[in-house]
Order: sequence, then structure tokens, then C-alpha cells
Amino acid sequence: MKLSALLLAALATGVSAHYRFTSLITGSTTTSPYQYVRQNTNINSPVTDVSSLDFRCNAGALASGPSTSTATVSAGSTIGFALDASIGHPGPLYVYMAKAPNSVEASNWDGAGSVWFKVYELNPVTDGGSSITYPADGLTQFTFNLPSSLPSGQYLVRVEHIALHGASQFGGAQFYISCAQINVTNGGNGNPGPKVPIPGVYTGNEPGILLNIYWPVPTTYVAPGPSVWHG
Ligand SMILES: *[C@@H]1O[C@H](CO)[C@@H](O)[C@H](O)[C@H]1NC(C)=O
Ligand SMILES: [Cu+2]
Repeated sequence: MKLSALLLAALATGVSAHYRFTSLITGSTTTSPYQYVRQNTNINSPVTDVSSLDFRCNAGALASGPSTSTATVSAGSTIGFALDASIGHPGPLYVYMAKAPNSVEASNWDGAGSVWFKVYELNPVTDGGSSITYPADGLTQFTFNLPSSLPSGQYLVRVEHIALHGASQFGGAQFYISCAQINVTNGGNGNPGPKVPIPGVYTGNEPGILLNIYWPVPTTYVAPGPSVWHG
């Protein structure tokens, strides 16, 4: 009786710890929830199947593109995401981008193909085995700079926070994902890469996705996916 009450309390805490990336930040402006971020139908659940199409922009996000606006931002400017709740699980934070084909609006694009490159990472910090800390812990928003050599055009911007508390078994890592739509102006002649497909970027067996973060304390953290393109 006492044990089940404790379990229920623990489960309730787990559920309320879920968080969603709801708003795009442009410069110093936090835009309205789902103004430029595709709304998903996965209300309070993470994605756990890295091979699922839902792994790209979350469940239901392909259908919500046309009803989502596209934000115009300059290459080299600051963008980011705000959440509906603080990041409540330990893990890394990544941002990937993909450029829509020239004749296709970002709002009508599905992001298919080997088109995604990583633009931002916030990795766990290790010190050889005595501690592991998570700079993304507790954040309610974050920002980063777009490279100024990023070519002009319309892009999907995909944020991914990987919760690692249950990652010691295959499929136990939880992915909190949203995609925003942006229109980059004043761009440059950079050649973003390496490019990967999503899904397809991860197998789920990566040392940064399938690991026990508690014991023994990891000596290093190996970021999954491609290296960051800095322009
Ligand atoms: C993107 O920006 C260009 C250049 O300002 C503009 O012509 C175009 O209409 C914009 N497209 C969208 C979808 O905002
Ligand atoms: Cu959770």
C-alpha cells in the first residue's frame, strides 16, 4: 500500500516533468506558442522510436506545416526555442536544420532525404568518471547564432532534447522534438554539412543514446549524430 502510493507519486512526477518546445525565439523576441513551431499531436509524450517518421518533427507535425507561419530571420542572427515547462530530465540538447528545395515552401515540406545538418549542441559535461552534469537541465529557453554563411532560403529547424534517465536499455532514451519554419535572408555561400536523414541519423545503439548515466558514472559523453556545422 505504502509502496504503491510512492510509485504513483513517482509516476506523477515523471509525467509532469515532460516538456515541449512550443515557441521560436527570433533575436530577443519569444514568439507565440505554435506561431512558427509546428504543433504536434503527441501532447505530453516523448518519441522513443528513432526509426519512426514521427522522429523527424514529432507526431502530427507534417500535417500542421500549412497552418504554421514561417519566420523571416537574417543569417548570422540569434534564434532559439522556448518551452512550456523547464527541461526536467538529464541529457543533451541538439538543433538540426534542413533547407527546403527552392520551389517548395517550408510550410509544405516534409523534410525527407539526407538533408539535415546539426547547428547547435549542448552536451553533458564529464570529468573522467567522477561526475556528469547537464547544462540543459532546468532551461525554459535557449538561443544560438545562425552562421552568417548560411544560404538564404526556407528551412525547417528541428530541436531535440534527449532524456537519458532510462537510456540503459534499448529504446529507453526519450526524444523531445519540435520543428520550426524559418525564411533565412541576407544569407551567404556556406555549404552546410555533414547531412543526414531523419529518421536514419541514429540507430539507438549509439554510446550517447544507449548508456547508463548513473553507475558507473560515464568517463566521457559521446554526442550522437554528425558534428556541428559552424559556417
Ligand atoms: C522569404 O524572404 C524573401 C526575401 O525577403 C521574401 O521574398 C519571401 O516572400 C519570404 N518568404 C516567406 C515564406 O516568408
Ligand atoms: Cu518526462
